[in-house]
Amino acid sequence: MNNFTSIHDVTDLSALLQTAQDIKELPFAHEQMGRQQSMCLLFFNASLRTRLSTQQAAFRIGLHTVVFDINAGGWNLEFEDGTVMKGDKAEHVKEAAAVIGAYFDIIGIRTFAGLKDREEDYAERVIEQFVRYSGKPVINLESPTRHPLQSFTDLITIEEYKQVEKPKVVLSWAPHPRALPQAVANSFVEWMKQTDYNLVITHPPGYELAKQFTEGVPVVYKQMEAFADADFIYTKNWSAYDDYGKILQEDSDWMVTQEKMKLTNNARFMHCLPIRRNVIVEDAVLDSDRSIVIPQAANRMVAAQAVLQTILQSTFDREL
Ligand code: SN0
Repeated sequence: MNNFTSIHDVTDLSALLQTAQDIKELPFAHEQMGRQQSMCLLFFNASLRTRLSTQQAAFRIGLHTVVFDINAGGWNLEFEDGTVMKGDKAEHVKEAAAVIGAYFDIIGIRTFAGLKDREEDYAERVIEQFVRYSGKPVINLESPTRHPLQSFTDLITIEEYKQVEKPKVVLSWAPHPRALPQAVANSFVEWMKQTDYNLVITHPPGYELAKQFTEGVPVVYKQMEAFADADFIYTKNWSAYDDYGKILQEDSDWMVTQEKMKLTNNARFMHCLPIRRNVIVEDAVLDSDRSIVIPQAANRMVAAQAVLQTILQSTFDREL
């Protein structure tokens, strides 16, 4: 595995999962693996878990890390080919990516969807251009259409908490005051499809995700019906894909409540965080012993470390 831009870069998912499980037992077993190598984490957008967990993961394998908030101190980058650069963009990605690639061995990038132009967002050109021009392994720290480190974390967490071989996992849309990307939901579905779990998606009509992600996965428009016998409730807001980037209506009755959780098979509650209390979910659910959002977030560090170790092993011949 040279890049980690989506699940499609993962050559052996069960080996990656095994690496994560080994890390949970012995986090410092490979503390020299990243010696004399360095990683740049490039943030175009805000982050708490990704920023901190990836740095901590790197620390555990001796990989030097530099975090760069490119909008706060970097040049405004141009991604378009052939532009006459007379505007506010001082540097082209061709040079920026190549220079960062010259300084660092691994590059992590966070770049949110703009939610204005669907084609542009779904073209994933920021990640794609960094792969092309940096010449170094690129890790997706959430891009317009995907958040693979989160989804891998979710897989690790469900494997850890599941009580039955094939749990019923429900991805439930939730209301939100702002228009959010589809990335977490898309990616979650893409990863869950690699398992034999019983995956169900529930959302109000109009919030259908892109077919390339949801093909073959049942969509239930009645949330209560979807919740029946669920083992995991994975909640996330996303804006519309068809009417791109729009909030269609408030739908506050889609909030996850204690009452709805009673319909489930004593399900675990999951969310990638940050979460808006009493909008996405009631306090009573988030504060209950069925919520695993904190151990889920803690697994971000494990997922990042497993990805870094696998890249170091396959790209730089470091022993795992
Ligand atoms: C991001 C998203 O993709 O939905 C990151 C999730 C890991 N979430 C937000 O931007 C939430 C911001 C808010 O205002 O609640």
